[in-house]
Amino acid sequence: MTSLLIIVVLVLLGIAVWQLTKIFHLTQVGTAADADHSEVANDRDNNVNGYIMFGFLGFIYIFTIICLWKFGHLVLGTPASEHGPQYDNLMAISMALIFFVQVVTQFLLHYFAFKYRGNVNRAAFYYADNDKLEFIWTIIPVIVLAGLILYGLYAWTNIMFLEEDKEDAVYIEVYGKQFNWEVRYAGEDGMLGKANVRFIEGVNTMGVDMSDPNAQDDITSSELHLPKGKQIIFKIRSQDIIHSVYLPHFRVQMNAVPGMVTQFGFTPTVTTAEMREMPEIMNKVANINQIRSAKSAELIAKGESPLDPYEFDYLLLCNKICGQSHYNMQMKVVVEDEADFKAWLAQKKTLGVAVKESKSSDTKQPESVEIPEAPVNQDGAEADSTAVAQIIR
Ligand SMILES: [Cu+2]
Repeated sequence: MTSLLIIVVLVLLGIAVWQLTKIFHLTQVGTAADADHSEVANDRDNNVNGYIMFGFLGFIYIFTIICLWKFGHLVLGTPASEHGPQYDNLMAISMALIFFVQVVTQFLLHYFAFKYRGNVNRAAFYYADNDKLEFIWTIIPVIVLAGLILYGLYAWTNIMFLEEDKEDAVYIEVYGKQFNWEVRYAGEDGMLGKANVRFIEGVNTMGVDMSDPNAQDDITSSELHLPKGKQIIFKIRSQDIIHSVYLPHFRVQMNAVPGMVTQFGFTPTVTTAEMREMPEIMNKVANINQIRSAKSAELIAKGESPLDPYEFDYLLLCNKICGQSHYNMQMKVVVEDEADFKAWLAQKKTLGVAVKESKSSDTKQPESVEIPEAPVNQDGAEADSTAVAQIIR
């Protein structure tokens, strides 16, 4: 509300200044004999506009250089997946092309606006058309864009084509909901059990159908561990609305859509430990920790507890604005050697065991409070809801 008021005040102030300058102009009429009040641009006006055009060109170039210099290091570094370099290549080619075209066309646009600025001694020449020129500036973008699209399609099929029944692929279900992720490993049989939102109950938070034999050895986790060098196949579901599975370091993104299963297959190539040793990551971490220690000093001065130092970890993020806590919808990802991955998975309980255990502990609890059944009227219908609420309370 305050910002709206500020905007309204600024607009009104602008209008007031504009009106004042108009009044000022009116008071100047006839004061100087040689003044030009014709409202038609003269050579001086045209020159000023011509040089402003050049100035603006300089502004665009300088702004671009400053941004590249200041923020260039923020782009994602070494990709941590097999298809990553190909993806980065496509990105680099597209960006280089855009950059080149932008530099050249902006120069031509502003240079010609300057060169052919208005001049009282020069009349505009009407130039109908030129087939040769039009052919050239049509065919060049056609060839360049066709090349880019063909290369893009080639990269797309390479990345998205999945050899589904590859023997040693690791099948992992990624389940998105407001506002966190859960993952489920296929277990020994390599088959994920069926799931449906209606089966969600107690520890079975992903709605796995426990009557499905394939579901018994499935393993759920709140941390995503991936073995290095193995093909990972994500089967992606959503509980509520559209989310998006986003693993920037692996160049992976796929939407999680309620009511359907989407998928993405990739192979991680760099373990978390190896990534932490990379100079670019070490630099970033050092930078973040510098900011953190400065912030910690402030906090300590205020008598609050300091921040923990940051350590690099891969992250699974949500890349669809899915609600209030979207910004915090993330999961830690650990890439490790296959032996470590297997050891980690082996110490996890299977879903069959976890569900059984939670059921037996439910029945054993002696202090569990029985909720009285809703009173039933003589005709069999439930009493009105307020009465039920009171009894439960
Ligand atoms: Cu989300």
